[in-house]
Amino acid sequence: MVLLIEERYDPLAFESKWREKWLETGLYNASSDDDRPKYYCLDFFPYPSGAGLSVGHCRNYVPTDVICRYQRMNGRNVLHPMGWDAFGLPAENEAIRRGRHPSETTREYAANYRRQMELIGVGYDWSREINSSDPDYYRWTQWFFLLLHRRGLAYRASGYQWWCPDCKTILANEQVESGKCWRCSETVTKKELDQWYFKITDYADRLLEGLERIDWPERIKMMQRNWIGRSEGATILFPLEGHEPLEVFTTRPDTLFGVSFMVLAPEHPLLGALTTDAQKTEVEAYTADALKQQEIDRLSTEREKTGVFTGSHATHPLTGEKVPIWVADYVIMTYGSGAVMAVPAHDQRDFEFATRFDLPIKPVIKPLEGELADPLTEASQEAGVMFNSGEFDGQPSVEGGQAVTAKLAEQKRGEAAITYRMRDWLISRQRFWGAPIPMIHCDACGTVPVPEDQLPVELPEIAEIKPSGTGRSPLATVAEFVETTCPKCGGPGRRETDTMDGFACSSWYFLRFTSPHTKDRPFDEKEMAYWSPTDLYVGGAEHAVMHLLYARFWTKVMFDEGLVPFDEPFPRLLNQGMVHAEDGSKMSKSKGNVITPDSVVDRFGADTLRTYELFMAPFDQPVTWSDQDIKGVHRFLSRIWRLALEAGDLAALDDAEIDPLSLEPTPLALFKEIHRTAARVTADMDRLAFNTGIAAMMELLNKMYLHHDACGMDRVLRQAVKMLVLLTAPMAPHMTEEIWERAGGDYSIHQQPWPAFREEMLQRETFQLVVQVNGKKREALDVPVDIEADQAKELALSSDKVKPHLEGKQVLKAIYVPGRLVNVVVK
Ligand code: ANZ
Ligand code: ZN
Repeated sequence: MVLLIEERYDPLAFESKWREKWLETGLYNASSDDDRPKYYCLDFFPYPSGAGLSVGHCRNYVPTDVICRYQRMNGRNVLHPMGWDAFGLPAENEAIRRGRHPSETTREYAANYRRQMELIGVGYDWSREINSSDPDYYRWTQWFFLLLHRRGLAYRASGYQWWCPDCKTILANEQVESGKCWRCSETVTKKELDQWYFKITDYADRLLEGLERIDWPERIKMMQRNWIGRSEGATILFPLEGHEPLEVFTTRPDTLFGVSFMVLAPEHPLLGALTTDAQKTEVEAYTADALKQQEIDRLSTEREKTGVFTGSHATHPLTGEKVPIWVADYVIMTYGSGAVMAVPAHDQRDFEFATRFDLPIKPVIKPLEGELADPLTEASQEAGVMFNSGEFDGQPSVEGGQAVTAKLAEQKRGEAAITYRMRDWLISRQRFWGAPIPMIHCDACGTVPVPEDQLPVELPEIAEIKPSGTGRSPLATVAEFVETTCPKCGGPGRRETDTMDGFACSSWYFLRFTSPHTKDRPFDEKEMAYWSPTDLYVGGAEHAVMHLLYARFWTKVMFDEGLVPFDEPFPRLLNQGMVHAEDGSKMSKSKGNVITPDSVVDRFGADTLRTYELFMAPFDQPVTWSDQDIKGVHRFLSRIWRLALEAGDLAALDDAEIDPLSLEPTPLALFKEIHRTAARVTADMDRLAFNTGIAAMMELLNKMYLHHDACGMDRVLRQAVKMLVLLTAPMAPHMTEEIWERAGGDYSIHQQPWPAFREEMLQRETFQLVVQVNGKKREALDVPVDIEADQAKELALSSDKVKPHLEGKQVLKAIYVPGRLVNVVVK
């Protein structure tokens, strides 16, 4: 049968109208003055780049928007804010590349992002839009810096730092990926400079513990655990002649008797003093070369070990033996104490080194199973039982290690220790585009914090923001900025010219969203308490260690300060999957294969883009774009549209008016299908399984069309259409709003209750099976419609009401009449 409705689904005819109305009426603006339970859904703080949004970004924003709409329909008071992580290296580099000022470009790019987000119908509360480069915002980033400083968690120190020769700035450890700058991919080098740090290492154990309490992808938690890298062991002091003892960190104190040499990192502070005159030339040449190497290469297990003897010896703390001290680049300065006791029999790196330089290899641990090879062909790294270890012989590794540590502790030559791979967070940048570090240097008073009432320390207006390459911030050249008075003594002072890492800004923005216009505090306590913590946090997996670790750290500091009543900001985190180009490659500007939401909306409308983004794959799985599939999704929406227009005034239809008992089999089957689909979609929404939910709705729609062929637009079909329109409202907000209005509904469909389903409609269908004995009714049983004949007969014969009538008789046969009865014939 041909449907009579002729109006084609033409989303561009009405989509923008609705977006305007939503904005005008503030439909998505949240207020804490509300009786409903709150739902705070947050997307990762985007850095607005000049390239704009791709359909890949939409895979973050569309699903969270759908969840928010779903939660709103389920009676939640929803907060879904958006703002701009506008400070930082990427923004500054991009501006410089284009010969523009970053304050201009970021504003422009942010406006474009917002336009695109609105275009795809994402319902953000734009009254809360924030920008981390606004003085009103970074004033509080600076305030938090002072808070960390006051709590002894911000300090300045000199050290070797990663230096990106292209970005001309220092980078944090986390920003060096395989020896390359995280932004420009230039190979990094090392430079010694004074820098500011946040003492995130003080929180290492709490950052580990907190992971046990949050609902995050296991992969991200693992990455954070590895990044923190907690190792238990001991520090051991090896006496040196004429110097303080040499400290090493080891995870294997049980191997102490197997030490045959020591190794220092090339950066080790004692190296110069321990190098004898005879070895000086060789050691210096080696060190100079090692400092140019990448840490990643130095730690590589494949690389041939190199090193040089210093000419000095240390004393073994228990045996008193002399142990030669070497320098080698496989020991790094940033871990433990930058020196190791080498046990070649039980550590593979030490084994390779000893083999190369012909140093003694002394086994001291017997494996629990099997025997040690003699001679060893590789290190035997497993735990076992100590031997060749004096009084400790026969002790198992763990207990033996503890006994060795205890003995050393008695002699003040060691103690149990825990070491972390994580370093303190290096936060100073010698760049213009960041929040100035609010400190003042005074010759008389030292480094003095800027008083809170003098915040913000504003960035000056300058034309030249390019880094100078000297390792100093361009701010250092601006006299009006630098020259100030010391807040302590009133004498002349110089402002700190370094700015903060952009990740400082994103470490607290989720709190600012709760009261973005608060003037005298970073956030209003009542608003924060009402909305926080976030209920759902969604973004890309690439932030596993930087932002997601830093924000957890800041939150713990705020908790300790009594500013917030929780210490984990994001109890539930999800990562969306990437969208690849149709040929499976990564979308990138350089390849010219980026698909923008603009082009897709132009062709199909926003609702099709949205529905396709949800349907393309499970939410957290990577996927390749398919033009074919998006057309299929468009057809799906068109078919809903056509049925909905034919159904007419849907809005007032009440599901409760339908009595399933009065329905003929065909409408009843559809009626049940509606409720089953509603139940299914509800469960899928709760698990963010949008793709299977949509598949269920597609199936329902097919059945609705079949029903239309059979029965026309009857009452049950109209009810089905209403249900489907409500179920699809979160993913196709424009189309459903348009339908809703035409169907006589009140503005807005997005404030309607989520469709309820009738539990009793979900049950597997049953019928009453009558059991007769010799034609007389003895029992009626509820059984599934698809029951087999044998099963039906067995049930009939085993019924307690039937059994008495069979007693002492012979059952001749049982006859099953499908869907009705079993007749048992007895004699
Ligand atoms: C002696 C020993 C014997 C070690 C043995 C291991 C096995 P994780 O587990 O990663 O924490 N080490 C210590 N500081 C180092 C540094 N700065 N650079 C390179 N290596 C360093 O690693 C701890 C082990 O790595 C330590 O335990 C030390 O070698 C080495 F059978 O000490 B071990
Ligand atoms: Zn002073």
